Amino acid sequence: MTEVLTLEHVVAGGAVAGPPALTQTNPADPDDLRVEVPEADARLIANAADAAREAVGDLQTAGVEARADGLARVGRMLMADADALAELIARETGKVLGDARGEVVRAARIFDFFAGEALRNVGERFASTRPGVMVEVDYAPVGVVGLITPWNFPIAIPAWKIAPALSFGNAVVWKPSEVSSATAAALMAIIRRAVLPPGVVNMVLGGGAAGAAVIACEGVDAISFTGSERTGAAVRRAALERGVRVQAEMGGVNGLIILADADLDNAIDCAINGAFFAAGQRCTATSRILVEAAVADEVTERLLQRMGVLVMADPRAAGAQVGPLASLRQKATVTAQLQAIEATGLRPVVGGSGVDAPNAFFKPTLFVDAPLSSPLSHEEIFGPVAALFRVDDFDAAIAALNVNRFGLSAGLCTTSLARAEAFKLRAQAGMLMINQPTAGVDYHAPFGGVAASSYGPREQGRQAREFYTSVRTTYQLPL
Ligand code: UN1
Repeated sequence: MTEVLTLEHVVAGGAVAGPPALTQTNPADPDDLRVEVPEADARLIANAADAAREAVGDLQTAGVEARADGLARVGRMLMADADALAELIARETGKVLGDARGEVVRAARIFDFFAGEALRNVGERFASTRPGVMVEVDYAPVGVVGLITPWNFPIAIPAWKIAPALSFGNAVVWKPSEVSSATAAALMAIIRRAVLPPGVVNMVLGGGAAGAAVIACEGVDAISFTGSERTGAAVRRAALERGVRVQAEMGGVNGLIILADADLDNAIDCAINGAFFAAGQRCTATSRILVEAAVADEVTERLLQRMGVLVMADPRAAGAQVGPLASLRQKATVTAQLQAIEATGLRPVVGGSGVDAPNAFFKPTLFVDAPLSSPLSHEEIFGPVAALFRVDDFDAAIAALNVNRFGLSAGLCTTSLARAEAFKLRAQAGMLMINQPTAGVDYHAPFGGVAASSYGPREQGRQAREFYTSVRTTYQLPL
């Protein structure tokens, strides 16, 4: 029997019901779970922003230790509930259970890290050029922050926005993706139990219209967004028009270079992990494998062999490595993208289509020796799709790597220290992965890209403070 979850918004610490407007089903098995999601309107979002405004004051009154305690409690509760949350993520978004559990633990650790950051938000004080005057620099909350989060990391990305927002004294209006709203509601329930002031996090549900209404809301002082390049551009325009601070984390068509001197066992592991795990639905996924000609045939053969034994299965099945795409809609999107590529005359060596069944599975797909000018170099495909390009040497590999407008994550497999150092200087990307998959990042290090991949200050790590605070400079004649 299908389990039905009917979700509600959370405003000022209380649930607010609304008629179901959007539906998400278990992408591996639509008969297992149906999530009914209401759509927030501008009035509800304005109420949420008002509640958040009040909570900013409450957070200030409560002080930094109370904030740190609340965030640490969220971390502990996430850890305690990790199995149940992982199960929900697997059922709602199709993420393989082990990855889902790892993500919940990551989210817990993010809350823990930012609990500590609340106490480490130190400023500085120094003498003015005017004798007797002191200059003080500190980091004040921005106020009410609007967060718009995607479905591919349904708990870690909300964690890495909500935790720093609260840590630095802001309150939140959060619009999670309609594809992962049940997971969002589960995180929200934990936040409510963590005895933070009510209204500190308000969750308004819905699709793109609700997201647009959050950005348009007068009571929202800053916007942090993770999602597609196209939506990110619209978010940026709308936020800049209102004159509010905006941070947008968008896509990438990330390249992994494999040089002839690489440890090929490790290089193949990196390529398989980066391209196909999480069914390719990571902005840091490897879309392009740029292989030095001398080893291109061997790498192709070994990749195809490994792809042949990848276990694509129900995300809750033991041993599953590749689950479905997150939704039937995503399957339709990836299918249409591949049809457009095939219409240019290119054919994948394996894969290329969704599984012919009423679920969202899509076959791991590899193109080999496509021209560098093809859409495979330039268009992000959020699915288990990669293209192998043959390059003459290191210089050609770097040129191919930097060929598109993105610059999120870039990988290099080599045993040459000189090449590794040259790569650091020449690769155009915010995150460089040497003998590592392009995806899979730490929570205490800054995350973000260059060029079309990212806009605004970095997320995560100590750098997160830049977005979530305003620098305040005070000149004072000692009293
Ligand atoms: C990772 O590679 O560990 O949406 C994280 C995304 C990124 C997160 C990637 N913002 O896929």
